[in-house]
Amino acid sequence: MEHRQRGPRAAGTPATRIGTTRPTSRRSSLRVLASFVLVAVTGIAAAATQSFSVELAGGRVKGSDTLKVRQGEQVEVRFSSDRPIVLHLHGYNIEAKVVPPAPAVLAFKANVAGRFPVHEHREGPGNHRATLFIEVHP
Ligand SMILES: [Cu+2]
Repeated sequence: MEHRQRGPRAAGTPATRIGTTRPTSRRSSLRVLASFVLVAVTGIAAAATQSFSVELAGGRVKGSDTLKVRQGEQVEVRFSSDRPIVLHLHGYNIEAKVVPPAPAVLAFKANVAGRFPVHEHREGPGNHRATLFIEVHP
């Protein structure tokens, strides 16, 4: 059995622990750990998300009213609003309820191509008026 002291580990070791025997398998378990980390990082890269932030004032969008994504992408739209609002993504049939000051997130996988309105659900006038369009391009 060989007992070689390697530089970095020996340098930080307190004098009282110099005689301590260490398990010889330590190096190989580090290598196994490293390959697990690599798999985890690759997994995160594959699940990349298209993220948008949309600000609403009086139920209307500030800035562009059309978001464009590619079919198959994971989409995340973060809505903030100056008043409580219920938003409905037509076609995908998903709802987001914004209760200020907290934003609400509309998250979905863009499996279906097309131009889909996001409209407001409310009592009385303004119900179902489109606030935003999400275009899913093939
Ligand atoms: Cu609706």
